[in-house]
Amino acid sequence: MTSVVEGAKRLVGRGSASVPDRLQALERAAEVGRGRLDDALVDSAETVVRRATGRLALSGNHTIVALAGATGSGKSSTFNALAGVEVATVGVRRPTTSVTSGIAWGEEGATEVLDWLGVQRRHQVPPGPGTTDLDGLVLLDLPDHDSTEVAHHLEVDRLVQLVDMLVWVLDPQKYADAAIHQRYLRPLASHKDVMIVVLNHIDEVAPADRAPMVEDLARLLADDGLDGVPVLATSATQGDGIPELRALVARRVREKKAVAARLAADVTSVAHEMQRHNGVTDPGQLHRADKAELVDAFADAAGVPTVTRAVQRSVARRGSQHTGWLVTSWLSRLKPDPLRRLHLDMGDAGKQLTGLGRASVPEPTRVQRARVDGAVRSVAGALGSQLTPPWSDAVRRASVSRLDDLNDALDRAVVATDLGVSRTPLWWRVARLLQVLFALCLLGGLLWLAALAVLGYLQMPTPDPPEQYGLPLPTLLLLLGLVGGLVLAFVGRFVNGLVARSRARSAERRLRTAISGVTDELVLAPIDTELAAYAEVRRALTAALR
Ligand SMILES: Nc1nc2c(ncn2[C@@H]2O[C@H](COP(=O)(O)OP(=O)(O)OP(=O)(O)O)[C@@H](O)[C@H]2O)c(=O)[nH]1
Ligand SMILES: [Mg+2]
Repeated sequence: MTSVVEGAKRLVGRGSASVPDRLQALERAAEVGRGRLDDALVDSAETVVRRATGRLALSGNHTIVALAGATGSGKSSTFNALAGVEVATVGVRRPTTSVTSGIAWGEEGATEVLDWLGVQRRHQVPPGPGTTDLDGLVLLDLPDHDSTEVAHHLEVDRLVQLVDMLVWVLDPQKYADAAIHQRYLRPLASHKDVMIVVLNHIDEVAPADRAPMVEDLARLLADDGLDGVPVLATSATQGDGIPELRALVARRVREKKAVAARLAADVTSVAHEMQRHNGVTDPGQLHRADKAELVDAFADAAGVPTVTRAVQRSVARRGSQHTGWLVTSWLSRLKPDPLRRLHLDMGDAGKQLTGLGRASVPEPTRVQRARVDGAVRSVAGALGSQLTPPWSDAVRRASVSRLDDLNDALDRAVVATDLGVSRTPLWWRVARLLQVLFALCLLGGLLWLAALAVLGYLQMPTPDPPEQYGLPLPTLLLLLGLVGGLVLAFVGRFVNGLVARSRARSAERRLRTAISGVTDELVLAPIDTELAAYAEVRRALTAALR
């Protein structure tokens, strides 16, 4: 079995599908995962989808690059150095920049981009010689991220999410500060393709210390997961490294890959996080024994054994009414039918008249109910325990979500089941006819003998009755009626026992089929819905990471 972690590693995105396709998949994952996966996670996926959709609707000819960093690191100075004009205020008082400024090179349509970014302070680089290399660039000078002003880092956080590329401007004093590494750089590890790091104020570092310092910074970045990110040493005021930075930015602008790369990184990051929570393992299997125990527990709670016993007694009773000795079978009619007592004798016509009348099978006892709960728990465990906690919880919740309906559903299933007791076999009718004939023989013989006895008592001449097989006919009739009736009753009783048992078994089968339907409806279908949702989220996340 693949572990969640191994599986997740296998499924880390390769970036081969288009960003819109991946976004659509992420949106689907968020939609289906809503209410099942962590809300905050689903929210962030939806935010990525919304933001990316917004960015994709804008001009693809523009590349938005933001200069971010601590106060005094030289963002505004770098902004001016790239612009070639003093547009941003560079100050001594810290922090200086409190409102983001934007400057656009060439390309029409920057207004729309700046509107979307919510940047009000705008400049346009006038077209002229030596500016076309940056055509299409929208450069932002952000406030400091480490400000005492809450509004500043809120603004930084907001724009860091929106821009296509980030240039982190660090300085020799604070480049190792935990604040920027933990809060910004490490969480953006998946975005290294759209990041450049600048070590500014390099003129303030002794020439011999410059290379080791850049190496130290590169090591720290590698620890953040940002290995391979370009690191440039610059001096915004002296101009060192600025042409290199400009060339690097110009190349990225020219390639026009930053928008897609940024959005792809956003999708990868959030989809990967979702996949870690969602898991990639297959759900467990429902074993035959678990399903059988579930049906057994439900059948027990539905009183199937009671009904089955009643079917057996009812069939035996009806049988003996047909095949029994007339004298005693008449007495058995006085006892009520065991099925009638359970209100289960209505037959189809009766059911149509009364709707689904409630049977009087007793409500499940606490022991029966506990057995049902245990069986449901086992099934939910078998299917859900391999999944990550959000999904095993969802499966468990789904498994009991409809159990409030248990008693009614079981009752309906029992009432609606044709127990197959109403059929009257032909041999019952024949036996009944024979019993009537035997009774008539008995009665005829009895009356005849009685008549002879009365005549004898009154000393009147008695005609000799005809003889058959050496016996007087009335005696023969009486014996035939008596013995025939009793033998038929005896044999009938034996055969009826077999019939009743077989009818009871078939009624039990039918009931269990109906009860199995109830377990499907109340337990397995709700679980299936969750497993289908799980599979859908899993599929969508794989597609989002493709
Ligand atoms: N020596 C030297 N000074 C620099 C360099 N870059 C900026 N400065 C100075 O450092 C101070 C701060 O520069 P800013 O560009 O305002 O810094 P910032 O990052 O925009 O600061 P905030 O707007 O407060 O976030 C100014 O006095 C700049 O002149 C540099 O590379 N070398
Ligand atoms: Mg500034």
